[in-house]
Amino acid sequence: MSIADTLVPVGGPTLPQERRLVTAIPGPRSQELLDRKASAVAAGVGHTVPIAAVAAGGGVVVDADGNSLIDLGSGIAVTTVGNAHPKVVAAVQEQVAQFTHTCFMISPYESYVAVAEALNRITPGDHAKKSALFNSGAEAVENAVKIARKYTKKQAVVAFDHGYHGRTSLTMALTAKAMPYKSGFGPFPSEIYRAPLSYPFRDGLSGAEAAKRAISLIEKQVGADNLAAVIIEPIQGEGGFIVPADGFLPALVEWCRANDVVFIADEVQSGFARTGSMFASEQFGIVPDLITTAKGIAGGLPLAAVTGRAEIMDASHTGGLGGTYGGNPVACAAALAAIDVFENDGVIERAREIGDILVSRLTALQAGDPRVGDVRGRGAMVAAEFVDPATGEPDAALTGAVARACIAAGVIVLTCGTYGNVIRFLPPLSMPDELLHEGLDVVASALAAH
Ligand code: PLZ
Repeated sequence: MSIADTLVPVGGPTLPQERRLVTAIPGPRSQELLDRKASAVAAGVGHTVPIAAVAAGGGVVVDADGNSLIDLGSGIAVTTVGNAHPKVVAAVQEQVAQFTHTCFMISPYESYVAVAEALNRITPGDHAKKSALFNSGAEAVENAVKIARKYTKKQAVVAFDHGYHGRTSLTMALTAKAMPYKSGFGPFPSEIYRAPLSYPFRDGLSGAEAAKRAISLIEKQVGADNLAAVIIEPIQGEGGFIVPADGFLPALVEWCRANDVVFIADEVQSGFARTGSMFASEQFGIVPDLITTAKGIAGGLPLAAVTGRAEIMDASHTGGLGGTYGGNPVACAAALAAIDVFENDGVIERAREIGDILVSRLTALQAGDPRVGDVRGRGAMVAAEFVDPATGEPDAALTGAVARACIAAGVIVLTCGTYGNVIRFLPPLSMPDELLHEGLDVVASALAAH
């Protein structure tokens, strides 16, 4: 079965693959839910698209008023195989009727072990690997740091400018951006340091030069003797889909190897076929010591993992890692189905096809509009950075206005970037070509109108 045959959720309503607006966004039913949200849900939990979602599949999200929106965000890079993918739905239905929970730390079950085996097999490198499962990307990152500290018997951790690793206490400290992620939520854990990234559009440095700058700072301000781990997103997500210059990541990995420092690739956003390879690390020819995954892993069910060198993963005493729900059987069943789709249904090739469409359409836009300063990404993880053409300064106001106009016209787009001036494109890979083109037409008209 090809992913193109799986556009419609099994057993669910047939979802026409179309953009359809029958009310303004939000329509009255959506507005009713948003009013209830405002009085019942904590104000800190925001939303980007003002709708009440009732169904999703293929390339669309349908709201309670009957509007059908083109989805260029996949719920932040989660529904890569498509929302409610039939294989995921079937696996979940079967498992949920069998048992919903035993706690893997109490009574182990097969699907958790099978997910670990699959991750050990499909992550980069042919060394002996082990995995541990958790519930969210942030939890995976926290545990990768714990494991690296235990293994190296060192404490410091280096993260990078523009990095995003989560919203829990430790991962907030690793995350770069104060607003909205950190402001007022301190104090933050100690022994976290920040190094400069390679950001070719803004720093003009080669990969080697950017790596030298970062390594020099690490050596002078932290010291390899104190450093347990370097954590980096091979392609940054929330930070702006920043693709480092060639050579930057390999130089960091080499330095880590030479200095007994664990290199952690945070592939929570870039993993699982998104970039046109199973993991973004492969795009740069690097083999991380540890890799954190979540989001796309289970087709929308909450699951996350740390996978890496067996000797590092085994450093913790028994009982040091885990959690009540980590590797929940329903989420594991979903992950096994999603991984089957990633490996056997042409998803990686589809990511490249979608990426080619995204890049050709966005570079055409850039050629006619100097406010599109940069178009970058790999596979179906592509972004456009908007600037003031006179100064090159980030233009967050334009970016926000274009994104809001797209949503009002029935196209879900997400912004990102330290300066809030990047629109990222992360369509589900079950997106039909025509719908992707229509979505990009809407983006182009929104830009032209501002
Ligand atoms: N590491 C690289 O992208 C999650 C969250 C955005 P969780 N990014 C989207 C938001 O506003 O909360 C992410 C990521 C990278 C870690 C995480 C954290 O993953 O599953 O959200 O905990």
